[in-house]
This record gives sequence, structure tokens and C-alpha cells, in this order.
Amino acid sequence: MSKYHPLSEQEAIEIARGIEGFFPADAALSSKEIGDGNLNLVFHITDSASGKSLIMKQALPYAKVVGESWPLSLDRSRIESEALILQNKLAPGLVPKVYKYDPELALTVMEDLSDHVIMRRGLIDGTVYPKAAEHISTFLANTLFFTSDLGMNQQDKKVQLGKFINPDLCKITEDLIFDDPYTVSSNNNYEPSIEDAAEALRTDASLHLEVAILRDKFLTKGEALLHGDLHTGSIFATPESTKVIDPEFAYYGPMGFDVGAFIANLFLNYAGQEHWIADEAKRREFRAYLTNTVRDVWTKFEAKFRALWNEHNVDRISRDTPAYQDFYMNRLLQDAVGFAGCKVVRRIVGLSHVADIDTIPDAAARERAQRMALRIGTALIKANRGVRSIEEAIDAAVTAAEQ
Ligand code: SR1
Ligand code: MG
Repeated sequence: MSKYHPLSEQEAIEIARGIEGFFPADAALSSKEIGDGNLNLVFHITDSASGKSLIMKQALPYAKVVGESWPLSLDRSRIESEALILQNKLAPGLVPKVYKYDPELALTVMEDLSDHVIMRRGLIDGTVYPKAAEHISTFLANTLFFTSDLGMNQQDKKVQLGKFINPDLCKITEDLIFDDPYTVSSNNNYEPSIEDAAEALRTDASLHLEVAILRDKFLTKGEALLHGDLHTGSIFATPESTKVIDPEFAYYGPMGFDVGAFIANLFLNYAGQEHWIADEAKRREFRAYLTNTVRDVWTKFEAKFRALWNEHNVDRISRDTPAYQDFYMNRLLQDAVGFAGCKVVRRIVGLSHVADIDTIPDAAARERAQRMALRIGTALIKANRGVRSIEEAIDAAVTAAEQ
């Protein structure tokens, strides 16, 4: 009989006690379920005497945000723990350490990062993260390059790809990001005040063409092992440190999807600042910080990815075809811009939203932020195949925001 069942706080304590050498034998452990995401249980286990603590993440066999009517494979827990272990090798120190994985309980035991703050929360509070672009660009360049046909043996890559087949979680993305926002769907979730803007998404044929092209890349382009859900709620940060968590959506897909996810969430915060910073000059300054971070993350990512290409490329043809690198990087930028746009749009009209905008208490400010985000998202989607620099993409977004 299967050992799987959702754990209680007390059972989580017993499992934590069994992790050899972690807590002192006489530890008085306490356990709290703190999961506030869409899919899983998360237990925070602490020993106040030694100050030691850890996190246990358990997958549920359904999407918690919807209920048991939306079943989800527990295999995502294996995918998450294996992705974390691999990412820690490729980008050391930028993800939590995995202490243990229990396949039967779909349970990953990992480093507690509660001395960090979820970056989304920090940005809502107006916190500046001077190292985030540096760290996230390293995470992106290293994890994407070294899992691609450029950075690893191409036969080994095919085998690795097979270990990260993640159909249930990909289906969530395919529906929620690339389909629902552009049609009438029972998954959609938006306020009646923006019905006209939602209707405009459903009737814009040139937008649909771009989304169809991007969706095709998500469905078919197994370029590198993606994090798969790299929004600012998947990042723990302090001004000095950045840690990427939650790679349960990991699969082999187009690299631009991860780069675009981070950029999208900076723009969602940009729109949310319609409310969070009341003083106009300070708001302008914070928005400039956000667009500088968009510019920095791309510029640093591009420089690091090109350096890896030049030093560690295992692929003779791309190594010996210099113009191919420029072509590849420009195509990657275009993908990132397009995916960023899709990820902004889905957070306004789709099933799952972001606190940057949803928790704005004033209805008029919330509506202004929602409309601004939709203008930014659609501008990025429409610009994607034409952009030649990150500056052009930022200009398109900021011009749309100010309309
Ligand atoms: C049903 S899951 C909704 C969303 O939560 C995750 O963070 C992903 O972004 C997913 O699309
Ligand atoms: Mg998540």
C-alpha cells in the first residue's frame, strides 16, 4: 500500500527528528504549515534551543488553489528536488540546499531561508535589491547554458531531458498563460471593471498570432532545463543574497521563458507602484530602479552566456560559426520579451494573480495598475519579434505604461 498521505504538523516533526545529525537529540521541535502558494504543503520546523530550522515541502495530488477537481502528479516533487540539486551544482549558493528527498511522501527537506524575504514582498514594500540582477543573471546563464546542447554532450542532454518530462505542470502553463487569457475560460479571473480590456485581448488577431508563435516555442523547443516558474515569488532575497526556490515547473523548454518570467514580474511591480509609493518623485525613482534591473539582468545574462559560449562550448558548429552567436542571442532576447509579455497578461486576467496588484486596497488605483500591466504586456508581446536590444523592449513597455 502506498505510504503517501498529506502530513500533519506533528508527523512533519517526527520526520525531521529522523534526519540524521541535523537537530540535537533532545531538540524540542515545533512545526508550522506555512504554505501560501498554489500547490503544496510547506512545513517550517524549528528548534528554538539550537536555533536550527529546516523546510519540508510536500506535493499534494491536486492543485491546492483549485481543489481536488484539478489532479496533479506527485512526480513534480522528484522533478523539483532533482532540479534543485542540479541547479546547486551549476549555480552554487543560489538555490536552497536539499537535505533529503522522500519519493513515497513526495517530500523534499531543504534549507530554511526565512532570514530572507520573498522578493515580491520586498518590492511591494519598496526594497531595492542591488545584487539581484547579478545573481539572477548568473543563475540563468549557468543553468541554461550548461543544460543546453551548447554546454553539455548532446546525447547526455537527451537522456537528461527524459528525466524532466513534466506534463501536468506544463499543461498548467499552456492553459493559464498561452490560452485562457485570449478566450472565454472558466479559469479566468478578473474584475468586471476591466471587461473591455479583457475583451480586447480576445479579439486582437495580431496579438493572437504572436501568442501562438510563443506557445509553439513553449510546446516544442527543448532548448535547456528551465526553472519554469521564475517569478519574484520564487525568489528569496536580501540586499546581499538571492536564492531561487520552487522549480517544480522545471522541464526542457525555451530559455527565454525563464528570462522573461523575471522581467515580467519586475514590470508587474512597476504597474503595482501606481499605489504602493504615493510620492510621485519616489515612485518615478523606484520605477527607474525596476527598469534598470530589467536592463541589468538582460545585459549581465547576455555577457555571461556569451562568455560561457566562448569558453565552454562543446558544440563544434556553433563554436566555429561566429555569426551564429549574435543570431542566437538576439533570438533569445526576442523570446524573453515575448514570454515576459505573456506572463504579465496572465497575471491580470488569468486564474492566478500577483500581490503587487491584487492587494492594492483602493479599487481605482488597482484598476489603473491592471490596465497599465495589460498595456505593458501586450506591448511586449507585439514588440517581441522586432526587438534588437533590451533598450527597445524597455522603451516599448514604458511608452505603453504611460499611455
Ligand atoms: C494552478 S497553479 C497557478 C500558478 O501558480 C504557479 O506559481 C504558476 O505560476 C502557476 O501558473
Ligand atoms: Mg511556486
